[in-house]
Formats: sequence, C-alpha cells, structure tokens
Amino acid sequence: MEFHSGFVAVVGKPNVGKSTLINSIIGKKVSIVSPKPQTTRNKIFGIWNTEDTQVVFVDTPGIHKGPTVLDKYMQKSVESATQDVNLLLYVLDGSKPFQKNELNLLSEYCSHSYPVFAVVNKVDLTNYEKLFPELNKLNSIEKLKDVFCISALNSKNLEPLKENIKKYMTDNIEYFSKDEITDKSFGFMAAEAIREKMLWLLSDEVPHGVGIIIDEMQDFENYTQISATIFCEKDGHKNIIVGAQGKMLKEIGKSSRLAIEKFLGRKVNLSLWVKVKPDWRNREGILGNIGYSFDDL
Ligand SMILES: Nc1nc2c(ncn2[C@@H]2O[C@H](COP(=O)(O)OP(=O)(O)OP(=O)(O)O)[C@@H](O)[C@H]2O)c(=O)[nH]1
Ligand SMILES: [Mg+2]
Repeated sequence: MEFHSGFVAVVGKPNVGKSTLINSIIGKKVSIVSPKPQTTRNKIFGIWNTEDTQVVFVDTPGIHKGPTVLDKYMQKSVESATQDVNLLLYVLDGSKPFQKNELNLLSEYCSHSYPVFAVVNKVDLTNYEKLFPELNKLNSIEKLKDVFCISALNSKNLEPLKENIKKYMTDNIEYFSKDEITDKSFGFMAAEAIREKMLWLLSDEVPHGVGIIIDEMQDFENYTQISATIFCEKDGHKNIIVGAQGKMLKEIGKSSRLAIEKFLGRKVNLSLWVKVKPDWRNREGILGNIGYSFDDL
C-alpha cells in the first residue's frame, strides 16, 4: 500500500469554526473551542492518521489585527503556519454574509503556490436561499480549487472534503508516529483545557486577559498531580475568577480536571492558583512563561 502525507493549514477569521473542524475530522479533541473569538492563540498541529494517509492539520489563531504583543504573536503564527503547506483550507462562517475583507484575504491566499479550498462552515444555521448568493461571491475568486459546504459541529458533509484533502497529500514521509494526534505536550494541552473552561464560564473581557503556566506535572501510582497558575491582568479579574467563597475557581478546577482526565486517561489532582500580572500581554520578556514565545515560530 502506498503511503501519502502532507500539511494542511487551516485559516480564517476568528470564531468561524477552524478548531471545531480539525477536531471533527480527527475524531479527538486537539484544539480548544469556545463561542468567543480569539480562542486559539498558537499554531497547533492536529494529526489525522488513516491506513494509508497522514494529514497534519495546522490550526491557527483567527486572523485579526490587535495592538498587543500577544496579538502580534498570534498573527505571526498564522503567517508561519502557511509556509510550505500542501494545501490551505480557508474557513468561512456560512451563517453570515461574507465580508469583503474576508474575500480579499481568500483571494490573497489563492495567489500563493499552494492549492486553496474554501470551506463554508455552520451551514446548519442557514438555508439554501440565504447561502446561494454568498456562494456566488466565491465564483469570481481566481485559482480557488474547490468549495465545500459543511457543518463541523454536526460532522455534516465532511466526507467529500476529507477525500479531496487526501488527493493533495503528495509526500511520503511519516512526519509523526501513527498514535500521535498533536505536536503539543500534555502540559500545553492541560493549560489549554483550563483556558477553555474559563472562556466558557467567564464573561468576555476576563478570559482574554488570562494566561496559564503549568508549574508541576508529576505522575504518581494512581493519579497525576498538576499544579497551575492562572495569570490575569487586574485585581477585579482575579476576584471574578476566584468568585464568592472560591466558587468560580472550584468550578473551573472541576471542569478542567475532567477534561484533562479524559485526554490523559487517568485520574488527575489539579491545584490552581490565581495571580495578577498587569499588562502581561504586552510584556515580551515573560511571554515564554505564559506558554508561548516568538522563538517557537
Ligand atoms: N452551529 C454551528 N456552530 C459551530 C460549527 N462549527 C463551530 N461552531 C461553533 O462556533 C464557535 C467557534 O468555534 P471554534 O472552533 O472555536 O472557532 P475558531 O475558528 O477555531 O475560533 P478562533 O480560535 O477564535 O479563531 C463555537 O461555539 C463552536 O461550537 C458549526 O458547524 N455549526
Ligand atoms: Mg480556534
């Protein structure tokens, strides 16, 4: 049997469902998902292995302009994710009219050497009458290879997309071993699980100013001990994260522990601390500690 592999960058505006799509194709959760934009902060590999194919999806932060060092880091990771890929998936939210800047960006990607698919997601939230004029807007985009209408959340219409992705896998290198689903460490996954629960449990402004450091991760006979510090930007945010009688922090701890136990496949004891570090999103010096560094790109 001939083996084929390659890299597929997944890009698009924030919140269109890039991470949901990758999780849904792989059938396991490699990248966190939330209803808030700017959920993904790093370039994350999600590896889809079949009998004869290995597809390395590169999840990316949603494309947006922002003033902080963290924003710049996120945008740089989108740029670096699209270098030397075999294929690029440009994800759009099919439940809303396509924006002009979003279409311009798609055209721009199509001018590169890699083939580009437009993946119109969230079609479960719309109907044919509304979608049709939007799809027409894609007709004028030169060099766009193909268009797929899907629902990543409900795994609807994924088969044609998956089959066509395989066609562009032209390498024959096994980039990762067959049992791997991501390039990220358990520590990174644990920190992301905590951040994801915070995105779901807390109001808009608070989780965007949060960074997680894993201080300790140690396996004992019956469980893994994980200690993590949650950094936030203001005392007021710390009070919200901790909550009355520590109720919110307990809830964050419990729900993230369950998620971490799921991917580690064993019991976890999770200890969480909250610290205020004003303006950490602008302090390049400590970025490495918060789980990302410009050197990674
Ligand atoms: N109804 C519906 N919702 C979806 C679908 N795909 C994703 N979503 C929802 O859209 C929201 C954003 O999904 P994500 O996968 O985090 O989006 P993203 O593009 O990775 O976002 P960023 O990382 O912030 O750029 C979540 O609430 C998902 O549940 C879909 O096919 N249908
Ligand atoms: Mg994402």
